[in-house]
Amino acid sequence: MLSKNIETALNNQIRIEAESSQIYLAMASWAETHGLEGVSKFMYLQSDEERMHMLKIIKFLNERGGHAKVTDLLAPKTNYATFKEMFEEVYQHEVFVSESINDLVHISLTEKDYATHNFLQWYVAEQIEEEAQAKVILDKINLIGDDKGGLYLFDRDMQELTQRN
Ligand code: OFO
Repeated sequence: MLSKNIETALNNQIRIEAESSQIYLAMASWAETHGLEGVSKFMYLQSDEERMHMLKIIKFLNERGGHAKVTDLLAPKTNYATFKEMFEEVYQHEVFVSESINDLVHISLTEKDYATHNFLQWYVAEQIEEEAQAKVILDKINLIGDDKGGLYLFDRDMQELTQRN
């Protein structure tokens, strides 16, 4: 059985994952209207992944006797000045999500809720990967700057990344 504290914290994470999904969906749509098909595909996939992260917590919370709440969400930003700005925000957002997962892990330990602690390990591992991936992409785009030829090649790389994932 879950404590109220853990239930509230998991519901908060459900909202964060749902908002992540919306943020990446808005980025996918923006990229699609700005000619970078590979980037757009990649962000659509990221959005799907975040929705999967959200669903996983919903299932866990309900199975443990809590009630997962589906709530309203903050509206995502719909426009970016540059792709660089967009990927900076992806990276910052993943850092923020990692911090929030770490807080959750901390709460589960103080509450001695080892089932939730165990469940969260998947998210800890996932965040290491997502943060690292966002950083690699950001480093690349920082190298390219606004060079059109560079962006074209970068987009092809992103397309390949979506085929590998
Ligand atoms: Fe990339 O955030 Fe979910 O966990």
